Amino acid sequence: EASSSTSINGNPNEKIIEKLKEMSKLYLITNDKGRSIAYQKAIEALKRCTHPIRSYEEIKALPYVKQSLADKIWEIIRTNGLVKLTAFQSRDDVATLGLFAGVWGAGAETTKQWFAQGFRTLDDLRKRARLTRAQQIGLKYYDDFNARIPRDEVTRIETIVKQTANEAVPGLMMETCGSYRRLKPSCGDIDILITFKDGKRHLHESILSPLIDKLKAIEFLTDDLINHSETSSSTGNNSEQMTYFGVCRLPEPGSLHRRIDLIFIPANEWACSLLYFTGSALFNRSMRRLARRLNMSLSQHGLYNGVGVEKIHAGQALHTPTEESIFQYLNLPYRAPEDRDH
Ligand code: DCP
Ligand code: MG
Ligand code: MN
Repeated sequence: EASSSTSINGNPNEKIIEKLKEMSKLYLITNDKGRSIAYQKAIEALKRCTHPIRSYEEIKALPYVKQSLADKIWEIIRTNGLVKLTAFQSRDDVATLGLFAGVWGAGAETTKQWFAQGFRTLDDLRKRARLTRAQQIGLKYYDDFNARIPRDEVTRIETIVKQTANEAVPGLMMETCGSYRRLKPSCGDIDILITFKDGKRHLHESILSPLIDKLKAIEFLTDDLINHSETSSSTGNNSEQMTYFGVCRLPEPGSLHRRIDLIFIPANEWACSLLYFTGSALFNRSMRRLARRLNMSLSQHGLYNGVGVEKIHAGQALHTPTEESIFQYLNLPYRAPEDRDH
């Protein structure tokens, strides 16, 4: 019998959620995305549940929770533990893979290889691993990148980018998306979406460069991770998105190096990009799935109607001036960014 299941932050199923979070993280580390997502969905279902779960029937009533996961939740309730989690945590590769997963630019395949090559510490990687340039920077700022960014620091970073952009390239419109726009108290990185206020003006490499150069000149940007323009033909939409992934730091002494993404998009893709880069990733998945059920296709570039089986974006692009309009096409009530964790 769960007696004191209410925790400080008020969620009556916090103990279960904590264990499921750990499982989801470990499945991601061991490259089992499917299971990781299944656990994330169960976590979101539990977060929305306002009473403490006490019976197996209540677990089965949760959306998206399949049999095997329901059994695990029941095990946590009955025993306060989870054998599978304990087994996971005692595997000698898991802790190392988790450590390596903290290197920016290293996916699950890479971390697996590093382990197979006999590397066990970050120092092993520094001295002996073959690293991409991005991974070298990921290692250099390992601690900084793995520290959460307080919300008010994101606000200050955003202010610098906006001011500098206005000086370097007049007429830009900017919005900080990601976890910041979902009103999280802290963020993993800073995601800034950028376009021209005047929708007729076209993006070009020559627009991005002066802004990046200026941000470097004031020593705000310290390192580049990825800098590329994608004049994407795969979308069949003449999309001309440009992304810059880099590292920034506030001028105050003691400031940490932070991960920053600048994403330049054409004005007609604004709402769909805003929706995509606001996330969460889990929310995006369910929006895309819903669109497909309605014979539409949703991406960061647009919403398309009458999609054939063969070509992903073969359909007709719908006019999406606002995020609200996207929800309307999908027959959904509008959801504010802070309600988009699932
Ligand atoms: N995104 C997505 N699918 C992915 C990665 C990202 O749909 N595999 C979208 C949703 C995310 C947004 O891009 O919210 C920004 O990506 P981030 O990785 O920066 O995620 P968040 O900003 O949501 O969280 P964090 O605080 O960790 O940065
Ligand atoms: Mg982010
Ligand atoms: Mn990001």
